[in-house]
Amino acid sequence: MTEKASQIEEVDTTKQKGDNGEYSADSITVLEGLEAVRLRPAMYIGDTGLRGLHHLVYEVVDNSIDEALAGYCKNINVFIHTDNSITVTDDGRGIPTGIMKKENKSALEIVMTVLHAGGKFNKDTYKVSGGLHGVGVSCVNALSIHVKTIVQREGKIFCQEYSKGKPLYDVKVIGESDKTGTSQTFLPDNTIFTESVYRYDILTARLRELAYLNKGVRLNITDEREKNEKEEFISDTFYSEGGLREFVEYLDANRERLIPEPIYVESEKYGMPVEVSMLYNTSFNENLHSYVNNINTHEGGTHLAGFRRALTRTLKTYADKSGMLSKLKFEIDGDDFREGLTAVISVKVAEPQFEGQTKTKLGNKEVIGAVDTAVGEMLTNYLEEHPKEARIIIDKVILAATARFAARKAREMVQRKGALTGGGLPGKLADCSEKDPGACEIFLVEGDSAGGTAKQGRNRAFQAVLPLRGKILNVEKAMEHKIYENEEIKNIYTALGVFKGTQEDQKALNIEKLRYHKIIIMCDADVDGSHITTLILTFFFRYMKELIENGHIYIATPPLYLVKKGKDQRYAWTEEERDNAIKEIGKNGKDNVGVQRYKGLGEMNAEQLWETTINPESRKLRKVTIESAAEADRIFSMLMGDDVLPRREFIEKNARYAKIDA
Ligand code: 0RA
Repeated sequence: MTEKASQIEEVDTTKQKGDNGEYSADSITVLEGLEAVRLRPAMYIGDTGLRGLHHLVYEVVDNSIDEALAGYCKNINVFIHTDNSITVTDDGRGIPTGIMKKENKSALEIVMTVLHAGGKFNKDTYKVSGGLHGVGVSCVNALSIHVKTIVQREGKIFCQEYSKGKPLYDVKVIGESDKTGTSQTFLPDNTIFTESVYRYDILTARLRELAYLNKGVRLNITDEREKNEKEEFISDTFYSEGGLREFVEYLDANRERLIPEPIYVESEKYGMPVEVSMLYNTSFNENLHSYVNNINTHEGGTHLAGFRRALTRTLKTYADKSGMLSKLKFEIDGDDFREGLTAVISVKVAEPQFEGQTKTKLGNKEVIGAVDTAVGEMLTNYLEEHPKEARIIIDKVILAATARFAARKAREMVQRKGALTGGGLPGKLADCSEKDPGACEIFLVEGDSAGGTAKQGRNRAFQAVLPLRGKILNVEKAMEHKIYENEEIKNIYTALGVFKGTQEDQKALNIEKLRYHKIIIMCDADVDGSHITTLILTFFFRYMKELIENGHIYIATPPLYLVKKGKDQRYAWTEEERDNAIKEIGKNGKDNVGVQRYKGLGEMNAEQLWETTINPESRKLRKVTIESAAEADRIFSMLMGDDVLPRREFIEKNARYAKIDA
């Protein structure tokens, strides 16, 4: 999920190439000051929360990636220091340090202190930093309390430090070196950011993605805040020789493949690099991820349109010729070619135009043809050369078409039933009296008994309760029509008031009809409860992703302990809180301090449930967001798949990130 990003006004930059074709200090032109960045940080980096904090790292790493794309850098290292400052080093040519005539300042100082200065002067290599936020390292500098830049080039080591974007001294030489490269260390300004602690898992996911998108570049990350059993800092290295070929294999690691190897193309059409890789699996999900200049284009755009067009046309032509469709009683739809398809499309565009609500939709029309041609040619050859795989793919398409036909009928049934019973809210729903969806909440509660308690404990003015019986269907493994036959799922759809396929666009959700803007999943705080939460989340992720993307989905967190002595009682959500409560309550002597471990919601009475889990004043909710769609998809397929080992490993590794937001 991406928050609204403001496009930065383009300012004309003057480019000058030196005689040897390389850019020199003179080619960078001064543009504007950094005060604006500190005044309106969100305009430049999207937000000042967790995402913005991590965005600073991406911004700095992107500069090193640009240097790698230009062919000069092989290794990038990221360090998280104990004070949550970050160092990014690379072995590129080093930021130029010569004095620029016009400004009479070092190019390094200009790059670090002037907005856009580092940006556009290397167009030949498709500046990544011209992308979504693409504001350059000077923004990071403006938003940091302290930055230290070290450049090795021309036999010397140069250094400059800054505070809130202002240099503390002129660029100085601090030593000699026969190496080249750039090192940036920054400490984000905690008067600007609401979060200050870096998350290893978030940074790691982005570096992994970058390694697949830029094959041959080695990305290391070291977390100096934590050590493993061998007393070494936690660290990971990401490196991909095969690029997107390996990316789709990674994404589909937990799914059953239909074809043995990814179908892959890397080519350049009309001067535009296009890389596409695809795999078919036995699942029913379409799983497309697209990138422009290493930026994930969540909303798709012209590159995706080109891919879809080529896929549909090429497969349809082949299937028609093969005669396999002759017995089919209904038309094949574009969607049918993409069921069970995992694909990554990556293009590099010199001057990308980003559109859409979150500015993550590529608008450049010329890209449609480039991707269409590249994919069309490659896929035609593949099908000719792999008749066995071609048959398997067409069989899957026919299966998808048949299932779609069944699903449409099942969907229509649900809709018709809803209409017949006059709006037809589920019998189990205890609705609220308020009618403004913006003020309404619904609790999806595990089990009828906890549901009953929640109904008593809630504020019926604005809080609705829908009890769900036991484990809901695992949608990861079920065909679509089965989903609309499932009682619990039908109840969720009708209670929420939204449905798929009622719009002209059969895939879109009529989100404007949503009856509650906060949907809160409330399950027991045990293994079964977590499993049910995951099942419900999987359903939302696969069938109502818009609800997550628009920030409507939350998870309730009931307390784990009640600590009490006489009338004095405290709830605790962690062991630390529990121990503190015991200490506090037990100040006159620890005897008679009782500790109750809550395993289920059912162990609380209505009043306790209200106080700890339902009351907006005192509860702790976790908001569900999607950081990286590709990674989210992989994790859901893994959590809901058949392999136990990767699931256990994931849970053990990530339990500590389960964080409470509000
Ligand atoms: C402009 C020109 C040159 C290198 C770079 C920028 C550069 C920037 C960054 C930022 C992080 N790492 C970087 N590495 C290189 C090339 C100048 C030349 O011709 O040597």
